[in-house]
Amino acid sequence: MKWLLQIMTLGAGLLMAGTALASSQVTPSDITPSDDDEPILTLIQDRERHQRSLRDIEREHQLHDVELRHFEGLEGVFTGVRLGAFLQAEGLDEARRIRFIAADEYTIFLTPEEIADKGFLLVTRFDGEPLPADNLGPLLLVVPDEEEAVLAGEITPTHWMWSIIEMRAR
Ligand SMILES: Nc1nc2c(c(=O)[nH]1)N[C@H]1C(S)=C(S)[C@@H](COP(=O)(O)O)O[C@H]1N2
Ligand SMILES: [Mo]
Repeated sequence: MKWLLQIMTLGAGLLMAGTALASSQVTPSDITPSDDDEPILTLIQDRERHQRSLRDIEREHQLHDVELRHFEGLEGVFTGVRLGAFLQAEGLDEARRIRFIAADEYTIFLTPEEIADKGFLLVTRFDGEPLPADNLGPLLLVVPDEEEAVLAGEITPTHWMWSIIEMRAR
């Protein structure tokens, strides 16, 4: 009977590994894209400015869901678009680096390589609803693959930026 116990232990182990994996798995979303055309994001490239709304972002790109615990306290389903695909479609992916600016003036720089490698999601919703400005909105960046390491304190999440209002290519 010892083999039976071993198989059961192995099975439980695999199940737990599977669950841990599933917790940060990014899957296509069936949320209906927003109709809200109020400008929430400014894109700047070569002195040209463009405004984008929730509608622009959600209508033009495949939405994805990921279940996450965010270190700022939100735990649930985050929905958004792939940052790499978004920047590519907007023609901002050929820059040497892209600067992101938040409503609180926090800023980060990312290269297209970092964006491609890390699998950033540009989040537009939490548990199906747009994110308000006083709770990480209108847009935030998450890296689903880093969830565990961030929560464990192994990674400092400097690029998990919230309240994004502007992106500049340079
Ligand atoms: N908009 C915005 N996003 C931000 C920050 C910030 O100040 N503003 N701080 C960053 C940094 S430096 C870290 S380590 C993490 C966590 O920030 P906290 O420790 O202030 O919560 O969020 C990142 N995202
Ligand atoms: Mo930080």
